[in-house]
Amino acid sequence: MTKTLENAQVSRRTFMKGSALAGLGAAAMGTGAVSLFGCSPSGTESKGGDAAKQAVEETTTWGHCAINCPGRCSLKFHVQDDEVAWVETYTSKDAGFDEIQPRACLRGRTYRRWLANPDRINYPMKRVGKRGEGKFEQISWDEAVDTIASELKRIIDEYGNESIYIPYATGVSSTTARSLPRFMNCLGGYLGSYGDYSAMQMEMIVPHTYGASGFSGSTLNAAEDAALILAFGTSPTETRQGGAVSHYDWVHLRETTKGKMIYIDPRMNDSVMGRSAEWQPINPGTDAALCSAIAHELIANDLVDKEFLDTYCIGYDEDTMPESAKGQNKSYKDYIMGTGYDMVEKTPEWAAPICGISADRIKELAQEIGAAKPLYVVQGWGPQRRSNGELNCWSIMMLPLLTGQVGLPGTSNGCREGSYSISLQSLPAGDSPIKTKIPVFLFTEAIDHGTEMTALNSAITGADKLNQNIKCMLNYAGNCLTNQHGDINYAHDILADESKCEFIVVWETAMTDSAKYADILLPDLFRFEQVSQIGTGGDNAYMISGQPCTTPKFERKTLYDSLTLIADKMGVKDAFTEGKTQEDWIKELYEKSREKDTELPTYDEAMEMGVYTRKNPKGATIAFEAFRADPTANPLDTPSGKIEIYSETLAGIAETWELGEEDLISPIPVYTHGFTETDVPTDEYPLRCSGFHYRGRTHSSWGGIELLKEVNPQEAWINPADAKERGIKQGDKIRVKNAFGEIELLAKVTPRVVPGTVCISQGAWHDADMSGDRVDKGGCINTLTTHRPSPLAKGNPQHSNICQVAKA
Ligand SMILES: Nc1nc2c(c(=O)[nH]1)N[C@H]1C(S)=C(S)[C@@H](COP(=O)(O)OP(=O)(O)OC[C@H]3O[C@@H](n4cnc5c(=O)[nH]c(N)nc54)[C@H](O)[C@@H]3O)O[C@H]1N2
Ligand SMILES: Nc1nc2c(c(=O)[nH]1)N[C@H]1C(S)=C(S)[C@@H](COP(=O)(O)OP(=O)(O)OC[C@H]3O[C@@H](n4cnc5c(=O)[nH]c(N)nc54)[C@H](O)[C@@H]3O)O[C@H]1N2
Ligand SMILES: [Mo]
Repeated sequence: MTKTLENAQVSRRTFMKGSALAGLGAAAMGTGAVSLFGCSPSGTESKGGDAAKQAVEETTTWGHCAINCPGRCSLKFHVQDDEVAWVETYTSKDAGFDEIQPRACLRGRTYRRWLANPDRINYPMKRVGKRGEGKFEQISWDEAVDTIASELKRIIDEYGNESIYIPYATGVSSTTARSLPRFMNCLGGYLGSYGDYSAMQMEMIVPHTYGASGFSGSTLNAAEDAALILAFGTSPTETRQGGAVSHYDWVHLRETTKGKMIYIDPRMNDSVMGRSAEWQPINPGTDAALCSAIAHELIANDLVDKEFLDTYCIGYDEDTMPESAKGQNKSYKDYIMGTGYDMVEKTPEWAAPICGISADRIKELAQEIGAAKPLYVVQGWGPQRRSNGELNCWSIMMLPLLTGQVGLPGTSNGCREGSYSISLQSLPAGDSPIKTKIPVFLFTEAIDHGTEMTALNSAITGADKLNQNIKCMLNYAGNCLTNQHGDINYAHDILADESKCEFIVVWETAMTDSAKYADILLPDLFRFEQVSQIGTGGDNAYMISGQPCTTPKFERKTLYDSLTLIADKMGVKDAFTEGKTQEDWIKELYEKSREKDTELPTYDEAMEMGVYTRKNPKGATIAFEAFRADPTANPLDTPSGKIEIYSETLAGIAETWELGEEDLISPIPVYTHGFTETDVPTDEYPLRCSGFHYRGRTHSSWGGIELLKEVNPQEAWINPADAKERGIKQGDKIRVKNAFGEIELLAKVTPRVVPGTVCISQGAWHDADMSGDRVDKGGCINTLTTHRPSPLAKGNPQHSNICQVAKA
């Protein structure tokens, strides 16, 4: 059912300040000021005993979380005297029990502690210390705008627009979040980027094998019909926490499916719970070895769906190899059976020491997988955020292909679950005359030695090479300059050198590690402090339309308004605004969205409702349903129109690109251990160190909120065997070290992590004396990560690390 205005709740009410109980207490005790149980609500302290009757108006406004967890859930602000008194969310009270409820998680519900944080950025500031030191001085908006306008002009004149870059930043999602590209395009463009830090390796391999539309799998509710659900490196309970995204869908699935669930993860993550959930530990980065050995068993035991492979795929065996590769033992089957590529048979005995799973267990898994119909294979983005990520995630996709479990009810395609979303139009960015783009992870390289970067050595697109190093960065709502980027110590050295990137502007709400590198730091308003809209979804879809919870405080401004001031100074205000306020744009964009999606309520209705929900009319979305039903009528957008298990395009890339040592690009999914320096334990660094996304933060967002830190401490998960060897006990302060740096954090001694691996949540706030020992007391894993990109995607291999651990 669709949520309509009739069942939306009225959003304004008046209540009696103090509770009825407090009033009762005052009457019963015959006194003035009352304090029941020592916890009198503020406002009951009275003069003359009638305070409880004093009427105070409380308004409620809807807003949405804009942080980059796909939840982007509803927030309900209770406001008194233009201040947020408390925050709740859309629940059964608003929706009715059976309806879709985009409830906020605990992080969303703590927003008041961030929005009214004493450390919130309130004024424009200029840097007075060294980059990274965090010393700033308040300035006026006039001075900030003048400085930014004159620096932008100088840099454009001196180095050209190609020297200006907008770093990857995910702190805000809304239909008008991307105002910066539009602003820069009014000034003649900027150096573009492609990809992201989330799933770059998968995004860059999938088009070669499945085509562009293959990135999303079936929705989770499709798995209700599955006999077996295999989940590789995914934890919806942690990474999709909202009330209407995958965590909820996952919980629902656990209750409804008849199938067994097996989670393959180096960590027994928080999603492994409940009926029939089984944890299969695995060494990080070795899924391809496991899947190759399973493939071996499927082939050896005649459990492969050859008809499916012949009809829908190319390159499984010699029968469907493309002309260019025929007769050369280059097929996937040749690789698995030891007659091609490395001439090694991928037996369970071969895989066992690599992935840490016994040969017998691999055989058992293969039997289960071969027999399971339907089979639903899903993976998160953990297996791909690695130095061998492209091949590691691709190999997982082979399991549904080998068994023909694709495009049918109860199946998926081995990628992450898909979602059903409400899609709203975004602020038009305009056109950049500069077509050059860098892979998003390579910005530090492009600052340091951009002019050496080419299409063949760094996957630059739109041009053969960069003409200019990055000289200026405009960073809105991101902590990727350091905290979230690879190798913080390296990033620091590049950013601290003011002769390299000459000018950095940051828009923030908190003094993050990246903000400390700003030359000008601007105070932003949260999206729930302005008009804002977002559409998203999981198994089902929703849209949130929000109004400002209060008037703007201090000297905070919206991004749109601050850019309007700078655009005005630079003579491009009319081009930037087209005479419209941000709200005018939101309204106009929404009307355009409604032209395409006629079921959407009117703008005024949407704003009144706050939360609008919609069930997926199809029930479940099945990946490749149309292709499976009729592959000729509905070809994939791969070169052959089929699923390419052997990709000629990749073979061509492997031949032409300039690759470093161990930069393996392969036309078929094969196992490689990845980079020696990040993936092969040594005597000095004998443990693997694998990252994950933490329930207590989204990346670094909320990482400064003490209340959340208390319940979500920064810990390294370490197996009791590894801890014992090092004399480490639960709760000890430990140091984790490798060639890139050293961090300090607490030990979580637990059998929930495979021996030989420690797991550290990403996103903790970096806290090191950068002119001293650089030991990071905040426990940020990016002090330990590399800035070397993965071979094909040039993506962030931030889960790939080796380390040593010792008691601090
Ligand atoms: N609470 C919370 N939610 C978030 C975020 C957050 O920071 N916090 N971030 C959001 C964003 S932007 C993104 S991109 C997503 C990230 O979502 P994901 O990338 O899916 O999350 P990760 O925690 O990195 O990885 C998922 C699981 O993979 C496991 N894993 C790591 N390496 C391997 C491997 O080689 N093989 C296997 N089989 N498993 C492996 C990890 O232990 C982890 O349990 O989450 C989003 N949601
Ligand atoms: N080692 C390691 N590193 C990783 C990952 C990993 O798995 N391991 N994951 C990577 C992934 S998937 C991603 S997506 C990136 C994410 O990296 P980022 O995009 O940097 O994400 P956050 O750390 O959440 O930073 C968002 C910033 O936005 C700010 N912010 C929040 N709300 C507002 C607002 O309303 N206005 C403004 N101006 N600012 C606001 C927050 O204070 C915060 O500093 O991290 C990547 N880094
Ligand atoms: Mo991400």
